[in-house]
Amino acid sequence: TKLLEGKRVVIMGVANKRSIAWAIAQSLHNHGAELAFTYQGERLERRVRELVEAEMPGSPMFECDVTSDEQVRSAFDRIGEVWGRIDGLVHCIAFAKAEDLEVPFVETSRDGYALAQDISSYSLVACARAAKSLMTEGGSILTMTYMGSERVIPNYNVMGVAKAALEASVRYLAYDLGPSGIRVNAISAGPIRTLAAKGVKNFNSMLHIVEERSPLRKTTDPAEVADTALFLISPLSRGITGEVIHVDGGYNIMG
Ligand code: 0WD
Repeated sequence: TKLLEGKRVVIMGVANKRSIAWAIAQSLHNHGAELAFTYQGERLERRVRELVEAEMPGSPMFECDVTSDEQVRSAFDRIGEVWGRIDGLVHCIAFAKAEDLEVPFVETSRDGYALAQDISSYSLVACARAAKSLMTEGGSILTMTYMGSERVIPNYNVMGVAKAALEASVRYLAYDLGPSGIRVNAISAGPIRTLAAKGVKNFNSMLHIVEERSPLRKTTDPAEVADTALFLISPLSRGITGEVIHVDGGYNIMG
């Protein structure tokens, strides 16, 4: 039998076929998981539906803009109605306004700071709370972060601060949910060219630096992230929680 046979996993944050969430969905699907998808607003519905219907037909899809408590509640209520129980949650959501990524960090607006925190960090807390009541046989929650949380990566700015809060949230959630058999972890991925990456200035030079300086001398492939996600969602990682695992060709160890 396959590693995730009989497991039901909710995937949040597919925007297009380049999305890290989509690479993760493919890996989990190949290992037997049943998947449900949430998407942000009608804008993305058609695109996500095309991808899902082409490769994983019949997977349920639900609208969920994570800035809305109401949408988070109703999405997980509906997942509960369809499935009863879930075993995994994959959170691949982040956002900062372009104007807040383009200015020096010291110029970050109050609104821009709050919005980046709301969508990129608080949303994990809200979704973990909603998922908890459906994880009646334990579960695994996974989110995506980046090294800009640990050190200054020029241009990552307000998002780096949001990722620091996200990683701290992973630890506090792991402590709260551990007694329910629910694990919470993050993958810290090296730079990958996606829609979200378009907002980061000099993204190309970030890719080149990783290629030149990382121990593996290559950029991060979404499939590498996806296979680590498979491990973290599966029982193979049953002893791991509150952890941030770097999938970056080893770049983070370099001085
Ligand atoms: O180099 C990279 N691409 C890295 C990304 C390196 C390390 C980490 N990450 C993280 C991102 O910060 C994010 O947390 O991985 C996660 C997934 O990002 P991605 O796959 O790089 O980007 P993308 O395909 O754009 O997916 C992010 C999606 C949004 O896409 P757009 O581009 O339309 O904003 O997050 C979703 C949306 O689908 N999203 C929301 N979903 C629900 N409610 C919301 C929202 N309010 N806002 C954004």
